[in-house]
Amino acid sequence: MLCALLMACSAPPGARDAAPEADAGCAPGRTRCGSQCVDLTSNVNHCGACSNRCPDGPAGSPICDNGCAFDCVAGRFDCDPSVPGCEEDLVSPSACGSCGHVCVGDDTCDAPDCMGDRQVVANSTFAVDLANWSVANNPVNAEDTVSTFRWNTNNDAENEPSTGPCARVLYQDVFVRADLAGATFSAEVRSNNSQPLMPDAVLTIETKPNDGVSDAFRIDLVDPDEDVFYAPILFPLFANVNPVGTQATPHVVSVASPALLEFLRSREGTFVRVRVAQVESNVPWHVDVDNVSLTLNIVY
Ligand SMILES: [Ca+2]
Ligand SMILES: [Ca+2]
Repeated sequence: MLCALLMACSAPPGARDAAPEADAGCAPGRTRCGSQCVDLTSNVNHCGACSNRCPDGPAGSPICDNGCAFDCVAGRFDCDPSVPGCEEDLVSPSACGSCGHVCVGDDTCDAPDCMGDRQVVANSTFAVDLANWSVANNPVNAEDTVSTFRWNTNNDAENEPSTGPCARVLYQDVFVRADLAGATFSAEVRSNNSQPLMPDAVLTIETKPNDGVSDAFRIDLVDPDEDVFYAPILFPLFANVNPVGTQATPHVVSVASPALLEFLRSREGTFVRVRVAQVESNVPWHVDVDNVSLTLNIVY
């Protein structure tokens, strides 16, 4: 008897979990919009509120899925609700591979990756000065202990005329980022040496390094934490033996080998030093360099 009374007084099973009271005459979860009972979470004509029709847009059909959205045709995607329809194909720089993956600047989309080139050498053309570059003369074994590289009015970097054997460098430290897909080094060189140079005998930048008479012009990648003259050559980029180039027609250096990429990848996240060096030990000769470029192809 008591048990029957309790059952009669208690609420029906599940009543506390039921949806909020539905509109008059509509099933739970439905809302009355005019003469219809609709589900505001899924009805494209009454999405979120009565008579809120989801707008049409290109490349898809409007749907209501807890708010207006689009059922896009194959290959099209609705990345931006403020742009009508399915505006992206995910192979464009504006959305490369996924919504929100935007390629920077002039970078291209090779979905799902953005790709681009970054020239990491600053003031590579020596347009007005040697800004961003450092110059130094190694006095060891040198008779001319002051001559360095300088900017000239041809907008190149050249060796200052020397008064005796000397060793000099022009260098810049560049950061190697961690998303490399390729790398190219290039430069223009003019070297008017009347005698053959001996770059293989000049692995450190001082005059008479082997107690001999060795001249050299060479461009290398070295460790910026090492002494700029004596740093071991980590990656040789250029060294000539015979004269090369003229003012009108410079010798063009271009290095884009897998070995260069492999080397740079071994230095990812650190700096490397681009070092241009001349050892002038005997007969004076002139060398200049222009358009020194290290370009990293990046993928992200
Ligand atoms: Ca859209
Ligand atoms: Ca120049």
